[in-house]
Amino acid sequence: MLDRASVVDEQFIKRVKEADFPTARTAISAIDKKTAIELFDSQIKSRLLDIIAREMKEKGLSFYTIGSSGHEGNAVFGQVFRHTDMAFLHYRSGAFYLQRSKQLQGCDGVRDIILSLVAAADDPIAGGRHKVFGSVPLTIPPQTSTIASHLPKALGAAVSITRAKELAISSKLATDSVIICSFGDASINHASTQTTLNACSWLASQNYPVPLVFICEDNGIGISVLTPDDWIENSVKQRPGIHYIACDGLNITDIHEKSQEAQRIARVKKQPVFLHMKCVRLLGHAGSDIESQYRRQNDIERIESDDPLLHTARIIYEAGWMSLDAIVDLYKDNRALIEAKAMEAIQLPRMNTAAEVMASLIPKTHNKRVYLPADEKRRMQVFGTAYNQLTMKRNLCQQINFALTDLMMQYPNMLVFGEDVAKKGGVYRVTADLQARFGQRRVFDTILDETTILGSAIGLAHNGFIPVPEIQFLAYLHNAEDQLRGEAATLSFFSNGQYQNPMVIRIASLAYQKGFGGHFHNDNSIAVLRDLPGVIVACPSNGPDAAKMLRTCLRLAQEEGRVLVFLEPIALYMTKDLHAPGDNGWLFDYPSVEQTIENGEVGVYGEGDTVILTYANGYYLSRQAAKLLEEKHDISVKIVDLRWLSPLPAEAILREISKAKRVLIVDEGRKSASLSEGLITLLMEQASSRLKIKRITGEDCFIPLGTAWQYLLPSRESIIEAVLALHSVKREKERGRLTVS
Ligand SMILES: Cc1ncc(C[n+]2csc(CCOP(=O)(O)OP(=O)(O)O)c2C)c(N)n1
Ligand SMILES: [Mg+2]
Repeated sequence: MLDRASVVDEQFIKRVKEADFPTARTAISAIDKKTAIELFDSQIKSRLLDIIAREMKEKGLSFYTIGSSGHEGNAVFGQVFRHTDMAFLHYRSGAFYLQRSKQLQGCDGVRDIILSLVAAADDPIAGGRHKVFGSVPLTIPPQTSTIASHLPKALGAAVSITRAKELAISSKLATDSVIICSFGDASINHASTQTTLNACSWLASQNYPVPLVFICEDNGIGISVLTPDDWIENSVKQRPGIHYIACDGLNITDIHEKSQEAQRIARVKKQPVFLHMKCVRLLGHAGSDIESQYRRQNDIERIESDDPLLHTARIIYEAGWMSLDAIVDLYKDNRALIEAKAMEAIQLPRMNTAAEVMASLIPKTHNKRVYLPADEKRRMQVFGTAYNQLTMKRNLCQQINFALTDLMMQYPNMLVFGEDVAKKGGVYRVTADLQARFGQRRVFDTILDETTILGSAIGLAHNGFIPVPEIQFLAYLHNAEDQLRGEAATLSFFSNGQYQNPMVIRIASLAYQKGFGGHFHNDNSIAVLRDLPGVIVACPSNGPDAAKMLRTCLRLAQEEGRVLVFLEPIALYMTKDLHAPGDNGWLFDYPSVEQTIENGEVGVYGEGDTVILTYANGYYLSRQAAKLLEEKHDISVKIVDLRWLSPLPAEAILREISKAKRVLIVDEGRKSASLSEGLITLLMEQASSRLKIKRITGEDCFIPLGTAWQYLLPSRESIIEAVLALHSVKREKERGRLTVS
């Protein structure tokens, strides 16, 4: 079995020499000589990079072999679209990248790609962290290899262009920019593609400007699974509001004509286009893929004979622009050039410490633009009739509403959106009146799709906005987890800290809602948020903390480009009382606008050598328990409200327990994979070994409907019991007394 890369490589030279070209599938359109040769050069370079990548991999000198062979027609998009048109690219976009790099003096596309292939620390986009197509000067944010996950972001970026203009926000993209996203044919079946096409269609059919070009590079197969011939066209063509244009990926003149048409529609009319480029896949899916396991040899050879490079060679030769020898020379000269650059690249250092690798988890570039809180006159105007309430004691829900209002005044680039957040003001009215205060361009309802919500947030953030999307209930975050976990959280890492997608995701969270909802409205697991490197998770237990923490979140997003998750404990939204009905113990003054709680700063209540580490509802219940422990058992406890759940505020925790004899962890999450596991680990590793430690958590169960949830979660009583146990008070004796309270 011959190595297909060598076959394709040798076939090109041999067939060109013999003028043995494949027959054209489509008619030749007008193209000028210079453009055609320039495109051909990019196509050749892309092909040779694929071949040399495999040669290097075989020698253990590089790490990646998924190539662009067969897709080289995409060089045309690199020429037709401006280098400032943000591009979210398919992993077979080598020729696009090379051609676009020619638009900008000083860019060396070949070098960029080789450095990425060998994971050199100097790789200009990922610093050796991944083989990606990405570049800051070329406006190409790097993409992960998760199929189709870049499409929702592209839609967000497209929407951001007009939105920035409407709001006069100083955006990064010019108002006549177009957004491009490319992907494969099998990727069309992915939920992320389908939801983006749907959302795009939904917006476009209401005439909202969406200057977005979807480029489907259809090679007829996804790894080993064939895509039926008409599938792409049939499944896309009927979508309202999206133009469908097909082009022949083996004919650069046809791609040129069709992509100019696509560009015109997107740039001038600001309407979305689906550009369907039919091409072939050469050299299998990746170097490790043995195509003969699932494809007949005849078919492999037939496809290879339709090499797009041979098609371009034919076009150029027949136009009389280059002789056969000149074409062969161009190919050979490029090979020598790329080999020389590869030789240089393999000498370059790679990252060699954990610190170096991790340095890019957080964006490097900080935004110098500092926004200040609004003055009293403006606040009075914007709050309107609610202004008087600012000096009254208010619950958590109202204080988040006030804080969002103040922050929207402070940050003109802040947007609030999600399901039912606008007219209705949110299921719990947290966002009530925001739309009336700031208009429908800054506070808006989205379609019912969390992937679109979080994906658009990323795209908006790429263009200078600070999105504050809402996820209606924590359980629904999981529908869109990939946009947070796979995309937003990794952008800084894979771009060596150069790209950032700041955002504050608000999520109505956790359990304890009395008589409402069951599991889906009372999800008490935050495990999925705790292992996201670089992402900050905040969770306030009361109104003033929420306001002060939200201010810090917005500042970290704006100034440091951070991704933050703000968990709002639903059950405490409306809570008024603490110890007894009517005591109004959980209503507080709204803190003045300059007050903040910084990341890592914990809340401390009371004193004692028994410390309770807790958060949210656990903190509220611990406060109740503390009073009874004091009154009935003469035990005083110190309660630490963790506030910041990830990364754990380790320093503050260790400081607060430094004099403790006993620590009780009260975690309303489940026993397994909950915060308490992290806390116990921290204490075992870093606290005094004499410390007595205990935890109470939720059960490893989902929250049921009705009232039975109370048997699963920590309660005031179980906290008291646990503290008594830590004090070695006989439980049997105490039990009777406890229930009396
Ligand atoms: C979400 C996700 N699932 C599975 C994969 C593994 N995978 C990588 S490429 C690929 C096939 C993609 O086919 P297609 O979209 O046609 O692109 P092509 O490689 O043919 O250009 C699959 C299944 C992935 N990267 N992401
Ligand atoms: Mg494919």
